[in-house]
Amino acid sequence: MKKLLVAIAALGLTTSAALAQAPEFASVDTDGNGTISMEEGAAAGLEWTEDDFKAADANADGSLSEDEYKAAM
Ligand SMILES: [Ca+2]
Ligand SMILES: [Ca+2]
Repeated sequence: MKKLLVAIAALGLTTSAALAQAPEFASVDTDGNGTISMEEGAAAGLEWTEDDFKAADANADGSLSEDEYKAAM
C-alpha cells in the first residue's frame, strides 16, 4: 500500500510543473514539528526571500503549515 501511495505521489509531482521544483513538505520540515520555518526552507534549498515566505504564510503566524506550503508551491 505504501508503495502505491509513493507511486501516486510521484505521478502527482511529474504532472505539476510547480510542485516538481518543490521538495516534499515532510522533507523540508526537518525538525518534524508540522510546520516549515523560513530557515528550514532555505536549508532544504528553497530560494525564497523573506517577502516570499510572508506571502506564503497566509495566517501570518511565522511558519508554514502543510496547506500553506502546498498552496504557495
Ligand atoms: Ca519545522
Ligand atoms: Ca502560517
